[in-house]
Amino acid sequence: MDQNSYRRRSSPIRTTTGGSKSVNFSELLQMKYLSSGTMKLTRTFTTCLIVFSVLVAFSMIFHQHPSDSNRIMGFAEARVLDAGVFPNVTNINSDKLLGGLLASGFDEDSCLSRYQSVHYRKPSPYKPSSYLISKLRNYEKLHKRCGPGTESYKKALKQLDQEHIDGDGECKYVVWISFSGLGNRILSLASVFLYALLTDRVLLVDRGKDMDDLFCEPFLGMSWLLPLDFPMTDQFDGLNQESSRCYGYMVKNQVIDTEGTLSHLYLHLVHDYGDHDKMFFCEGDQTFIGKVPWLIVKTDNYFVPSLWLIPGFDDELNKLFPQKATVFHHLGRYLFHPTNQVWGLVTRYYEAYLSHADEKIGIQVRVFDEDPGPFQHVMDQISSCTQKEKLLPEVDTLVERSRHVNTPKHKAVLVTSLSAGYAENLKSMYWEYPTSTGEIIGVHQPSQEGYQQTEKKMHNGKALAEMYLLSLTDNLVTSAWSTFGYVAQGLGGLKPWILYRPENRTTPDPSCGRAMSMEPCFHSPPFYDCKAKTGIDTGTLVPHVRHCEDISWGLKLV
Ligand SMILES: Nc1nc2c(ncn2[C@@H]2O[C@H](COP(=O)(O)OP(=O)(O)O)[C@@H](O)[C@H]2O)c(=O)[nH]1
Ligand SMILES: [Mg+2]
Repeated sequence: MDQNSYRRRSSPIRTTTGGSKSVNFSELLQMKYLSSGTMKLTRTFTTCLIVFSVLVAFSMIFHQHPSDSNRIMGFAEARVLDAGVFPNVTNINSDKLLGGLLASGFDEDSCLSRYQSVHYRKPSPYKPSSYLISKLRNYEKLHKRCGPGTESYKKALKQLDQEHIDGDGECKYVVWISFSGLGNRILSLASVFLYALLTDRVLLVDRGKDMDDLFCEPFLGMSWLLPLDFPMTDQFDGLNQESSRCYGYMVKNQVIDTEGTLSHLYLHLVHDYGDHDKMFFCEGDQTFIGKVPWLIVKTDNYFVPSLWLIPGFDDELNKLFPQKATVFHHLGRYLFHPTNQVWGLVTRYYEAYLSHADEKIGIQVRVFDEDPGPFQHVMDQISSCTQKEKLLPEVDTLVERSRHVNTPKHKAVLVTSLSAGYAENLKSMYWEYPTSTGEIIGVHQPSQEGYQQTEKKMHNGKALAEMYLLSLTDNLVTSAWSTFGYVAQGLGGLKPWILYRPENRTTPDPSCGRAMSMEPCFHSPPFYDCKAKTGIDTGTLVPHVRHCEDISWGLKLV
C-alpha cells in the first residue's frame, strides 16, 4: 500500500496564509484564539496547553499503543461507547446476541462490532432457527477441539505428509483460500462455512493479505485463521484445474482410487471451472470427498444454492433454514464482524451523515466497463429507478414553486461507487431544485477509490465499511452482477431494487426491478443431473432454487 499517498490525501484540512505557507487545522484553531487579542485568553490557552501536554504524556506512558498493523492501516479505531450514546437506541437491553445466533462470552472491547451492531440496525424480522443455533454452538465446540494448536490438529497435520491415510482421524478440515474481490471472498467464505457445518469439518481461513485486518474472530476461544506455518500455504497461488490433487483433474483423468483414502484434495470451484470440477455437487462424489481429512478450496462463488440440490444435504438444510432465503443473512451476521478499525469507519460515518435522517436510502453503483465513467446512461438509470419506485422524490424544475413543508422529511442517500460522479450529480440536483414532495435530500458518498485495488488494506477496509453502511439503510438499490451489493443486502436483510445491467451503454427499460429475495446469486452453477448423467436446468428443479433476477443462468434461493 502506498501509505504516503494515503497520508497526503487524508491529512488534516489545510489552508494557506501569506501565499505559500500552509497551516494545518489545529494551527488554524490556535490562530483563532490568539487573534481575539486578550491576554486572559492567552493565559487560559497556555494553561490548557500545559494540562493537555501533561495528559498526553500520561496517556503515552500508561496507554497501550495501537498495534503496528493498525498504524499501517492508517485509520483510527472505533471508540468504546456506553449504550446511552448509540444512535437510535430505543432499548438498551436490545438483543445483542441476535436471537442466539452469536455466542456470549467474547471480550467486547477487542471486537466492538460484534455486540454493537444491534444498536445500528433495525431488529431483523428473520429469526435464526433453534436448530441452527444449536448447530453453531456444536460447531464452536468442534472448532475448539480440533482448531490450530490442539493435539487433534497436530495429528491431522501429520496425515498431510502421507499419500493415503490409515484409519479415521478425529477431525477433518476444509481450508478456504483467500481469493478474488472482497465481496466474492465474503460470499465464498460463507459458502465454505456452510459446507463445513454440513460435513462436520473445521473451517480454517487463509488470511491472505488482509483477512485478519478486516474481520474479528467469529468462534469463541479458538482462531479460525490457518496457522502461518501450514505446510501447503505457499502452494495456494499455484493451485488450479491442472493440479494433480485437484478433484476435477483426478476425475477427468480417472485416477481416483476408491480403495485408499487420500490425505488431501484440492477443490477448484472458481467461476472458470469445468464439468469435472462441478462433480463436487453430486452426492456420489460427496461420499468420496467426505472421507478426505484435508480439503483445500479455491472459490469466488456463492455456491450455497447448489448445496440445496444435493439430496444428502437438503434435509439438514431445511432444518437449519426453515426460511430458506435467510442463509447468507444469518451466516453473514454470524461470521463477519468488522475489526475495530473498520468499525470506526462504519460508526463515524453513520453518526456523522446517516443517523439523524428519517429514512436512509442506499444506492450501490457498480459499473462493469473498461472505462471508469461516470456515464450518463447510468445516471439516468439511477434517477429513473429511484423516482419510479418512489424511493426518492422528483425535483420541480420551476424553482419558484418551491414547496414549503413545516417539518419536512429528511432522507439521507448513501451512494457507494468507485466514481464520484453519480453522487455529485444527485447532490447538485437536490440542491439546485426543490423536491416535489418538500422532502429534504442529503447525498453522501464515503469514498471514491477510482478503481479496484484489492491488494491494498485501506482500500479493502473502506470497501467493507461501505458494504456494511449500505446494510444499515432502510431501502437499498444495488447493481446487477455485483457481489459487493449482495453482501450489503444479505447483511441488512434487505430485498433490493436491482439496477439491471446496461447493454451497449444504454439505460435499460425497466431500469430496475425488485429482487425476489435477499439471497446472493450463484453466478456459475452446474447444470447437470448427477443421477441421469445428463444436462438439466437446475433452476427449475425445486421452487426454492430459481434463476437470478440479474443473471439469467445464475441460481439463488428464494
Ligand atoms: N470502497 C469501494 N470499493 C469498491 C466499490 N465498488 C467496488 N469496489 C472495489 O472493487 C472490488 C470489487 O470486488 P467485489 O467486492 O467482488 O465486488 P463486485 O466486483 O461488484 O462483485 C471491491 O471489493 C472493492 O475493492 C465501492 O463502491 N466502494
Ligand atoms: Mg465480485
